[in-house]
Amino acid sequence: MVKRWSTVRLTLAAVLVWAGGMTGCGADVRVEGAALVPLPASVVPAAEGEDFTLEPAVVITAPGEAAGVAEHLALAVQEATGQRPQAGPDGAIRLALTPGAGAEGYELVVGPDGVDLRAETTAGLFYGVQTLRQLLPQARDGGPSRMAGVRITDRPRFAWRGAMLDVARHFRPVADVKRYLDLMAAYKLNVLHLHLTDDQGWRLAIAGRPELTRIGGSTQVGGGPGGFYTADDYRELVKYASDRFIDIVPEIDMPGHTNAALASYAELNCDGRAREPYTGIEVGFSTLCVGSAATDRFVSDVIAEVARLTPGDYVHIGGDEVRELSEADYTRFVERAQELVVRAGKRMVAWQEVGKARLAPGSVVQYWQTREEPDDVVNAVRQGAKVVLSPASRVYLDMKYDSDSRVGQQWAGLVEVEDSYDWDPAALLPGVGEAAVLGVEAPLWTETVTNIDDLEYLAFPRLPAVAEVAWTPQKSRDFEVFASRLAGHAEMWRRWGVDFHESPQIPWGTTDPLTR
Ligand code: TNX
Repeated sequence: MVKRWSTVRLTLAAVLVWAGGMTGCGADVRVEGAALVPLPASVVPAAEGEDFTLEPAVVITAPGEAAGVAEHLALAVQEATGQRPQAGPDGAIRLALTPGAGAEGYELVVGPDGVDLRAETTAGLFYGVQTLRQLLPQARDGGPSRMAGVRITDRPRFAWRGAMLDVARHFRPVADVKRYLDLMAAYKLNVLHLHLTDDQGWRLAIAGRPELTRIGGSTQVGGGPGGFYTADDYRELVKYASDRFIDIVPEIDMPGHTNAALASYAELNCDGRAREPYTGIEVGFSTLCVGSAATDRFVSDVIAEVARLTPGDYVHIGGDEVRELSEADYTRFVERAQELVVRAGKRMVAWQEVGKARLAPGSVVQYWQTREEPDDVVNAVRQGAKVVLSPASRVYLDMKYDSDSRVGQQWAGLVEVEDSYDWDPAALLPGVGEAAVLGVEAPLWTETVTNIDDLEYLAFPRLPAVAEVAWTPQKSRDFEVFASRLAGHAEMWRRWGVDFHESPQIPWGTTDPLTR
């Protein structure tokens, strides 16, 4: 029996129109079913009748190196058909590693003879699987279903497609971070920046520094119980992320935002007196004692340990909002921390303020402010640094959507889905063009966020919007057509139990998207 054929065909036709940039042509884009986010670089529907019939007993063929990716696909097929597909030779769904599509690119062809997914790397195959997952017809009654023929050729615009989770203000257990990683992976994001330390909490165990977690990890904003990751927890997260082609970038925020460390070890304070644990949300008041031997030992130990636990290329050292240091002490501290990061075999990432310092080759700055002049960023780019863009008024997922939002802040304004989507990373900052932009990252600060539901509500649908900003060519992006495609994802989010903001900017269709 054929299911949803017209729905899928119509959507793919609409996707083609969108990819060509011909918007407002009157196509009914509010159909349910397959709607691709992020939009691939090229989508060409096959001729009428060139479809694939997906049998629930479908066999998946994949090279040994791609066994992990094939497993992700098998789970997606099982979710769609209700039956677990077999692995074996001569399958109707075939994964292959062949040169041609670029480091993260892939080609996906659906036709009468089956589904062919080719990529140069397992990462490319994984992204192709995420696209295929959005194309699979949901039919759990044990019968075959039909997929429209299509040829998709795709690769990302930017190398760094990130999300940041602040587990310092409110701690999130390993299971919640894994769930966030799953949601990120579905939208082809590849960096999870973990904000592991701040005034209110120290969330990663450091060998030889037990008080950091015993005292520094013991509370959180509002005075709850806090929490922290053991080295094994952290390794588990790194592995889970890596299975989804996501790098974890750990942030140890220094020299400011350090009250939790200053409460744990008295010697880190210039006056030698340990601070009280802090559970408020003011920023800018704390600093390590820059220049002291105790601070240098501490920073050396912590950076070495974090680098040891992290297989990825980057360690983030924070560097933001330091109000209690002279510029000379600030830059001295940053340059020393950078030296330690490089010595540990990593590259430094830090918030934009570090553009004041001398940057090493390969260092990366992260832009976040809205109104201030981006002098520090321009200064960093002049030194050859690349930039990750996190403009607060666009991609801070902790901002409220509107005045009714049940959680969130609004110091950078209200941020609706269109604000998150409708900007060009290459045109945001004068002097910071496409070549200087390493990518885009959506931070989720958690001063007001105490549970996973609120986290999801703030991330959805803005996180998929940012994912498309980072992945899709600028010329193919248009908010109205994005909104229509995005509407088709509500059904998936409901299936996954994801809480989301029912934005009035999205044409959710006739059904209430919050009805489960
Ligand atoms: C600014 S962005 C901060 C964080 C806050 C956030 C709240 C940045 C580098 N610093 O400390 O949590 O605003 O939106």
